[in-house]
Amino acid sequence: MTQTRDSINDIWGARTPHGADASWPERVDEHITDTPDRWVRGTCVLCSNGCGLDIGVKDGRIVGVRGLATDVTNKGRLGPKGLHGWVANNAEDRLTRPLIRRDGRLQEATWDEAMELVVRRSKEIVEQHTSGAVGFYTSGQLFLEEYYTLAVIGKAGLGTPHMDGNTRLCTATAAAALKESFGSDGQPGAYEDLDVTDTIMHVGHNVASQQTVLWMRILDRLAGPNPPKLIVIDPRRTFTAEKATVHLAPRVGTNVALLNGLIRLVIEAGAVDRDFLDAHTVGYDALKKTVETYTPERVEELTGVPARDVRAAGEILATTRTLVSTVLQGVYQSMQATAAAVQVNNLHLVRGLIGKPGSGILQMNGQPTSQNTRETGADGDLPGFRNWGNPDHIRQLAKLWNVPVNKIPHWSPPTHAMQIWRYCETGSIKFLWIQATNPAVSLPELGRIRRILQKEDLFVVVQDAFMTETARLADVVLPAAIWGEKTGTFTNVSRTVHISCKAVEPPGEARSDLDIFLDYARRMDFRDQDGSPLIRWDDARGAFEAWKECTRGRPCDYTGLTYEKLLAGSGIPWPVNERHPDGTLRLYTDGVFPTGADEAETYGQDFDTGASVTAEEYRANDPKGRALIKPAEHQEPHEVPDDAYPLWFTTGRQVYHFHTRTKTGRARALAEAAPDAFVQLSQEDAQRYGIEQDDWVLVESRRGAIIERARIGNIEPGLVFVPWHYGSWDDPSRPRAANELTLTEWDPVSKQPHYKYAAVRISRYDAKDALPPMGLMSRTIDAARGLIGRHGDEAASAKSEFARPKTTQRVDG
Ligand SMILES: Nc1nc2c(c(=O)[nH]1)N[C@H]1C(S)=C(S)[C@@H](COP(=O)(O)OP(=O)(O)OC[C@H]3O[C@@H](n4cnc5c(=O)[nH]c(N)nc54)[C@H](O)[C@@H]3O)O[C@H]1N2
Ligand SMILES: Nc1nc2c(c(=O)[nH]1)N[C@H]1C(S)=C(S)[C@@H](COP(=O)(O)OP(=O)(O)OC[C@H]3O[C@@H](n4cnc5c(=O)[nH]c(N)nc54)[C@H](O)[C@@H]3O)O[C@H]1N2
Ligand code: SF4
Ligand SMILES: [Mo]
Repeated sequence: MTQTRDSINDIWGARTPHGADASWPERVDEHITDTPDRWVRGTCVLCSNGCGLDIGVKDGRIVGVRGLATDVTNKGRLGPKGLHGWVANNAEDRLTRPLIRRDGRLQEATWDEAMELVVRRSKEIVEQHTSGAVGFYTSGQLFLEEYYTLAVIGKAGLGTPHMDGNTRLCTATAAAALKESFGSDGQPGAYEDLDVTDTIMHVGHNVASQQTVLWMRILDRLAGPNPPKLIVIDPRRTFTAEKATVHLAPRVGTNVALLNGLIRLVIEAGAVDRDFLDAHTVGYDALKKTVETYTPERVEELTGVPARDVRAAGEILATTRTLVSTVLQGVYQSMQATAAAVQVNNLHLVRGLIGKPGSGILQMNGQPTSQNTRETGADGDLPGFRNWGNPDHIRQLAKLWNVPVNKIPHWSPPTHAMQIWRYCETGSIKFLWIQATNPAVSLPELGRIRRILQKEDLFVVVQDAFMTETARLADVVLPAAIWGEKTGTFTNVSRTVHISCKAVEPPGEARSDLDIFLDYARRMDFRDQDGSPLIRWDDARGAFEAWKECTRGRPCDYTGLTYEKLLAGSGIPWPVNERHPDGTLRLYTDGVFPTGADEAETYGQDFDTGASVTAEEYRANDPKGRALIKPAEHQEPHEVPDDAYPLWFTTGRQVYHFHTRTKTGRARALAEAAPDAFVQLSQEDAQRYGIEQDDWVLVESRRGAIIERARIGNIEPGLVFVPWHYGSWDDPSRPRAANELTLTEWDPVSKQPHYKYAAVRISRYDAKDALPPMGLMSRTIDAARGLIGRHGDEAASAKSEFARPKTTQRVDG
């Protein structure tokens, strides 16, 4: 094995410092286990950063990766997941044949049998109950070509309003906040702004762990001449927070109060850009009035952040000449998600710090391809950032697809994922097709999700590469080819489109998601209104060409892109068209935003209720290209600690794992670096509850219970944190998934679930005791144990010893 650096022990590698006057230097990271006989162009698919790379292939197998020096996104660098995650492609337990549940057990079947069953059930259910009984729950991890094909199947083939993805759990708030402020999804700024900015602010975003290569970019500025100031807003002392000039640690769920306080200080300091506000925004006066009462002292009361720290951050924000803000799950999955994310936009608008070098907003994505789920309309949105409330936009799609206007669901807001699951629970959705997501670990309140998946009257299709906790509960499992085994494109946070090519054949009979969707469309015989096939393409390139037409003239214009252009050595940021043949670094450089009533992607929603603004109301006050400034008052989180459940609970990620670890858990270097879940608690709370480092701790909420090792320190008293990566596939011996405890609540605007707060109690758990006789707990274990077939047996025998030796878990920020 050769590697250019040890990314497990040295996550970010050696510094290549530079100042604002120089561009980010190259550094090529590589990890191979054998000498490749060829290299194939790829792009890392293990977070939203979208790092360019080459995939090394020997004898038809992937043997490593190396960063792409010429790519604007990473200039050759890769993080621990990027360098090691590919190992999972070669895992022994990949799904290689379709499975159908017969006599209660999942059994191997041919593709014909599996697809015929899926098609027969679809047709029966549509016939008996209309296409409103069919739901799709997709991902932020497929490729653009796959999503667009799925979107056309769902919206113009079946005509179901029930399409969404795990992007609802991930970046629905990013989209909502961009739409509410600027009229359309799409990041105003670019990663390049970080190379030149004076100040960086991370709000609820642990970039050091979660976008390690983006953090390398920031570390290189921090190590160079005239480093930027860094403001970090996170209740935990994360790796990111450790480097902060000012670290504000608010109580979970209080972002709006803190951001209002910061905006108030900027206004008080006389730092507003009056000319910009007058020329390019509407709504400033209401914001000024709303934030008036958020004095540093009141903010301290509401958030727990000392008033002097609020002032220190306010001083930086009022004086900096440039500012890049990033926002992620500490906002999107917390109380008042959209309202808080919008206050970050407001801060930039008030200071006029947008659309200029060094000033940008990154309403971050998390998953590698979630931008494309949103762009193509494979989620609740309409393709090309079109507005479901605007009849002209629907007509454009009907014309493009040659279907009747009324085939395309647009009579009410699209169904969001939490509602899709609710309809499955109540029985009105009877067919649920899940692709590339593992809801039995990732959705809130898992006891409920397992019950829904097991319902007799819900037909569940799961399309995955591994026998996940969700796949085990399916009626049909379709084995998918993954990254490295198929070609397609996807777009990162910085709007940069990359291509990732097929390097090797998928294992066994596994097929790309695109091929599965195309097969389904053929078997369903979807037609346009002239009787021609609705889906007019039969490969990725064809799907990409069709997508380009769908984006013509839209904000996310792809018409100037080709696969050849994307293979030339770097990703390219959209819009790419005749006017911008080489792509577009920054949006809104002229201060004009796509908010006009004819172009806007939304007419907006009320932050408290989620009520949609009507087309008539919007037209009556048409902002005509000005950005919208929308204020919000602080609200208490929906569940707060009390006598019975006295601690705040929050969840998040670790650097070495991706989500439910289907890939990173099968990459030995990563799995060994972070072998198990834990509960992080403060020294004070450890003392109060008589808990020592590595003790087992029982963590209980009103919805469930888990047992985790104690990890003490780097967190505020009164708050406990559990990484949510760990389900039961490799260890069914104890309940440990954080989502056993989380709430079924969501943001009224973006509908993103609230994973970042709940009330819990903790106690030291003596491993010698029997497992507590709790329905909730035994259900977790049953679900893991009752799983059928050889995969289930493997998992059960994997590591069932409960009182294992103490973990070698790394302390991770
Ligand atoms: N290593 C790794 N990287 C990943 C992923 C992964 O699984 N592993 N997943 C990718 C995906 S899909 C996503 S969405 C991103 C997520 O990336 P992040 O959003 O950075 O990750 P999280 O750990 O979920 O949450 C960020 C922080 O929010 C803080 N927080 C909790 N509650 C609050 C609050 O009320 N206010 C504030 N201000 N902060 C709060 C937590 O302490 C946590 O440190 O990461 C991407 N990158
Ligand atoms: N408590 C708590 N819960 C959370 C979060 C949190 O912070 N706290 N974060 C939420 C967020 S931001 C996210 S993004 C979600 C993620 O949650 P999930 O989407 O459930 O997580 P993954 O483990 O990434 O699941 C993706 C699945 O797709 C499969 N897969 C990978 N590539 C392909 C492919 O090309 N085709 C097919 N068919 N399958 C493929 C993988 O094997 C895996 O099973 O979790 C959410 N849940
Ligand atoms: S930062 Fe994200 S995209 Fe880049 S190597 Fe790491 S996981 Fe992959
Ligand atoms: Mo995510």
